[in-house]
Amino acid sequence: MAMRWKNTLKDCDVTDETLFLNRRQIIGGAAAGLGLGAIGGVAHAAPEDLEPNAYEDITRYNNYYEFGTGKDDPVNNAGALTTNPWSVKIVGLVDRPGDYAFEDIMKAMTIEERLYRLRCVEAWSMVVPWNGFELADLLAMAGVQSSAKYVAFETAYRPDEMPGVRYPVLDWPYVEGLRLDEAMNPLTIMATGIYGKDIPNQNGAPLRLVVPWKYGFKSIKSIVRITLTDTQPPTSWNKSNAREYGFYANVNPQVDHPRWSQASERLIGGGLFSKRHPTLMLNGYEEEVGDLYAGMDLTKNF
Ligand SMILES: Nc1nc2c(c(=O)[nH]1)N[C@H]1C(S)=C(S)[C@@H](COP(=O)(O)O)O[C@H]1N2
Ligand SMILES: [Mo]
Repeated sequence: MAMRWKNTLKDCDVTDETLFLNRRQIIGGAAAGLGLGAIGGVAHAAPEDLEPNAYEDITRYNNYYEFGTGKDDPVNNAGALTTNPWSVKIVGLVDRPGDYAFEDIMKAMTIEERLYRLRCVEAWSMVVPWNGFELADLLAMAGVQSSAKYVAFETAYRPDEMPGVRYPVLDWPYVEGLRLDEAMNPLTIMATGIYGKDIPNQNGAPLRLVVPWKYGFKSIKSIVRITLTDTQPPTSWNKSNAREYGFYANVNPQVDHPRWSQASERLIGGGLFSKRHPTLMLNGYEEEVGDLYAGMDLTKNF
């Protein structure tokens, strides 16, 4: 497990002993603060001890509203999604705009494993062993121009294959966005696999974004278009309810959702002894990405 965690930090200062120590302190402190310090389990486990969820949890309990709003709708309905052939249009402020075939992307990218927490805004979480590549490497393929400030993403819209898009639950297609520095951060990946197998349709085949320090809804699935832009792009959940879902959507135990607390979370697959776990600032990735938000009021930029 330690190997995997180090892998997630490959471009950061992993060898720096103090980083590990700080991390342990932060996490130990968070757990102790809620009086959970002495209880066993994942609640106060240091990140290098992260236990991945079972493949069945990860692939049978999903949010993918294009296939229905129930947690088992995606596994039941997403088989209809055609993922081959697939291409991603990369356009906007790039030197080499165009359609990038999925297989050409895969040939050019280095696939690695990243064991990440996934924290849904609904206050449940999982730990997922993703396979994928850094988004920065894909953006480099297209050549980001210096005027670009944001990256916009769009999911496939296929009424014939996606029963959920017949209902106006969201304004389809599903769209998301990141600031360019968030997109370029080495923790931000495009996932193409889980547990070493091709990513299942219900998890966002053939490639989906994973931004581990943000609420899960930022991690947009089955991407067909990426646009580099100089203005903050619209995002689906923000369009649907701007008061409840901001552009940043950083995991933050101190900023509650208007309708529920974000201070703790339910770890999926916990079984009989499942307890709520304290939610960690930036989902436990504060050392790596905290600087991105230095000086920002996170209660306003939620
Ligand atoms: N296109 C699209 N992407 C999406 C969603 C969605 O409904 N449609 N749901 C989001 C939400 S709310 C979460 S929590 C994660 C869930 O990812 P998982 O099903 O792989 O766990 O996907 C995100 N990406
Ligand atoms: Mo979510």
